[in-house]
Amino acid sequence: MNRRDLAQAITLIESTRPEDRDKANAIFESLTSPKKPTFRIGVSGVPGAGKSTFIDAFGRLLIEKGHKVAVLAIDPSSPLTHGSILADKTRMQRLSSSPDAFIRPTPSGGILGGVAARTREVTYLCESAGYDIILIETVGVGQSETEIYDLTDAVLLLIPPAAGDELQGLKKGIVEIADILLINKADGELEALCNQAYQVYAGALKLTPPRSPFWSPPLHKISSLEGRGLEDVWNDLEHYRAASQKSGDWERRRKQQRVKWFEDEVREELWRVFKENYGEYIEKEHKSPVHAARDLVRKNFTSPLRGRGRPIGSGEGEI
Ligand SMILES: Nc1nc2c(ncn2[C@@H]2O[C@H](COP(=O)(O)OP(=O)(O)OP(=O)(O)O)[C@@H](O)[C@H]2O)c(=O)[nH]1
Ligand SMILES: [Mg+2]
Repeated sequence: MNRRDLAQAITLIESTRPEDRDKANAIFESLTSPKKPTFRIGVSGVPGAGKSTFIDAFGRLLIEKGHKVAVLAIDPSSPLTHGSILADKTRMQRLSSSPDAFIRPTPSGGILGGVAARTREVTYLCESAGYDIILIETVGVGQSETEIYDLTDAVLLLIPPAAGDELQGLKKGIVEIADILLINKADGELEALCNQAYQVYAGALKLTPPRSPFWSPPLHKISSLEGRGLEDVWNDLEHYRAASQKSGDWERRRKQQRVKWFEDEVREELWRVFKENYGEYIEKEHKSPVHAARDLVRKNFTSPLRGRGRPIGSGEGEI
């Protein structure tokens, strides 16, 4: 699959038109497994932390090392922030001119099944098309902490330089899922502020109970603008991958993600089918919403693993 085909396939995946969805499903069914092992890396941090600048420099480093890099930018917030997606494209200009890079912002809102669901599909598409490193940029706010964990093998957290008390406001959730913490912008006049942030985070990390038996998140100072410290980040990621694979956690996390993906798709598909077919059910049946919902699901849904035609809730051996 070349870059143009890949871009077209993603457009179909992101489309809300049912006929596009069918075409997207057909493409998806025909995907082959990636030839190389793949690494999905989340890049998170508050707006302005320097995520896009980091990805522009880090992506180029990875390409120099022989990788093909796909960048997906998730913006969970409203269409109001479209400005930042545009800024992202210009901020990753040098990377985007490389033939071994593919950059795709995910439009926010209006996507059937949510941004995360589509990002999973786009990740698989990119991997099948030969991109072995997927960098997923996400703003560390709201729901996206668990979402980013569910989409990736490892999460990098970019921290902007700030004085100690400003750091108190940083979301705890994202710090807890981060596998590597990076104080960014350690250059020029900002260096002193970065040192302060470093001290605060180093102290906080010491007090945080270890999340996993095989990995303690390292903390670095980097400059995305000047490309400093990026080799260390890649070394850490490789160590992380080795440790995670050795412990079995890597495969466990990917498996868990496939199950979650399946559950999300089932929820979405069921909802779509019920909406299409039973919109007026409550009015017609004169039931309470609770009874109408229970009746509807139990009468219509049968486990594919059990005897055919026996609806769940029909008697013995309920799940
Ligand atoms: N001095 C310095 N400035 C940086 C560095 N990295 C990023 N910046 C600047 O910080 C600003 C924000 O950078 P972005 O890369 O757009 O940050 P972002 O996290 O992607 O921002 P959003 O996508 O809006 O959330 C820009 O003006 C960058 O030039 C760095 O290492 N050093
Ligand atoms: Mg950005």
